[in-house]
Amino acid sequence: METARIAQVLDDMGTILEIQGENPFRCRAYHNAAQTLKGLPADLTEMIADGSLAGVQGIGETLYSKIVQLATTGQLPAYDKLRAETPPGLLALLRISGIGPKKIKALHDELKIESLADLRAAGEAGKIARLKGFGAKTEANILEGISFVETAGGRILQHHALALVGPILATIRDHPGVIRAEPCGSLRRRAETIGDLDVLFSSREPGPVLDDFVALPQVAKILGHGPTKASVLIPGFKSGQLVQCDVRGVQDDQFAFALHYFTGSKAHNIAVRKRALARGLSLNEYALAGESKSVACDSEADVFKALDLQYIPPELREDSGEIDAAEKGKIPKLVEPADLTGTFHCHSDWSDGEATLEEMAEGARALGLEYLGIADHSRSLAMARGLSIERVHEQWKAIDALNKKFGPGFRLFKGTECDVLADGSLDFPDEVLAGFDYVVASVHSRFKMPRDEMTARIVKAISNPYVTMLGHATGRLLLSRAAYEVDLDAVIDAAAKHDVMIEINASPYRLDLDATHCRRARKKGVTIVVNPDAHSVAGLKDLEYGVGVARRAWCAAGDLFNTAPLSEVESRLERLRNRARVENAEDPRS
Ligand code: DGT
Ligand code: CA
Ligand code: CA
Ligand code: ZN
Repeated sequence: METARIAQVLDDMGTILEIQGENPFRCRAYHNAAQTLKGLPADLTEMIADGSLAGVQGIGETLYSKIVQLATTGQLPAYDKLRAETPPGLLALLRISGIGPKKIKALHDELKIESLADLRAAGEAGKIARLKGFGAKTEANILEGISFVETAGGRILQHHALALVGPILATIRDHPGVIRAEPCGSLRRRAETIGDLDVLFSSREPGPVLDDFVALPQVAKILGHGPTKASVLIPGFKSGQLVQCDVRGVQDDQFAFALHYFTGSKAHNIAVRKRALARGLSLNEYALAGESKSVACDSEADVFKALDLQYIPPELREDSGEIDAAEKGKIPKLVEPADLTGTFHCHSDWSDGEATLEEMAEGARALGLEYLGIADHSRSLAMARGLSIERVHEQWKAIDALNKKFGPGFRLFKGTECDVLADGSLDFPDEVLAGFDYVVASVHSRFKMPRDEMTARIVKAISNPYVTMLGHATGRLLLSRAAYEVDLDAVIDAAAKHDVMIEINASPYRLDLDATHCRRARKKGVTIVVNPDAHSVAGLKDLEYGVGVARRAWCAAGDLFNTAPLSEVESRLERLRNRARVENAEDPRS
């Protein structure tokens, strides 16, 4: 079993024990071990083999043997027992934001709640509000949360989809009868969230490959299994969640057509088929055929070429103008992860990050970046250990010292993720803001403000000349928290007017600004910057999800700020800082 899944099992066990009212120390031990597994310095199987896992702090004797058992056999009777004792619907309650194991225990003990349906009924009857520790506001939030989870359906986040599809794809590719295999569907298009997993492969004889696929140990249920396709359910990354995976096998000369078809989107497929028809050709998942003979295509590029179209990257296949553009040869060369030269919105252990400044810098260098911006939280965000003004000054000194050590090849920038207060003012006074290399302005509080007020609040923040970029523009958490109400077009207009960048927050939990608004912002001349919002060295890798959004927004490398070389980034930030000084000098109030 993979390390990430083992960590998930331990987390689940800790959670179930919490719901059962177990000793908190015992529950924490499971969660801590799960955390530890995610950050292991080496491969888990190797660490078991060479004995070094036994010496890792935070993994006691009992947990050690459980981990070894999971890693070697993929089974753990203690886990199966715990799951059998827990009503399956109970764990689904965890998907509602604001509900944890303690609340679930109370709801179960007091109101016999065992599922989302039970919870909704109790909430609608006003029973939750009367429970000790809940109240009317919590009840309203819970009801809102249920609606959100229900509309999100069984969709999953991109990084979870990738982690699930990886081993399946590897197994299929390893099969001796397989010629080529690719993931398709929404995952290949890098959609924000994924409904189900789709995998396509080519083989002279697809049957045996599919037989091996449905026999994989992670398969929880087989929904269908034939000679050319199979659908199964596999456990997701949330307790009790099952994810569908559709696998199809075709002959290799059909592969290009099938890859195009199963990549979608459906709307794109329909538009392309219409174009084929207009040329007297018929296009389906197996062939492109004329009246007398079919057109041979080995790659998707060949399929597009046969329809007099430039190659359209999967990220653009949403029937939103890509076919017109491809006809005119106007598909841009989309930005790629390797185009990034650095990034700005990252946290260190000075606020709520896990890594030191130096570790973050080393992590960025290891990814081939030339600079890294540290933007720890500002003083109001006590929950995230926001920095006081004194701490800010200390951090600047620490960064100066590190930059001296790095020399000219790499630079840490001094930034802040400065809270936008309720009235749109910033959490630090101008004279402090003036000392940063750049300022990311973000909203972290009062999400329920009316739309007009929230829009005015953000527009006011953007009009502050010290603000360099706007952080996570909508506050959404994909599949768990809706965006706050805000007029994004007004925000985009203000950003264009004040020459403030807007970030694509690359965390797979956020991904805002979304591709649609990002494309609109680009058209209005707003500069886009891709930021991982990394809270650890590993978090820096999230940049690739942000690049996915940029690609879906039709961005070329030149449309992003953080693709410029360090010297240009330095001079541009300097110019923006000077703008603030000049504007402030002219301001009669100051
Ligand atoms: P998802 O799974 O909801 O995130 O989105 P997709 O795009 O992966 O959708 P899925 O898994 O239902 O189907 C995979 C692709 O197969 C889809 O993007 C396009 C193609 N496809 C599925 N059904 C149809 C259809 O009825 N007509 C056409 N033209 N294409 C379809
Ligand atoms: Ca799909
Ligand atoms: Ca599917
Ligand atoms: Zn933030």
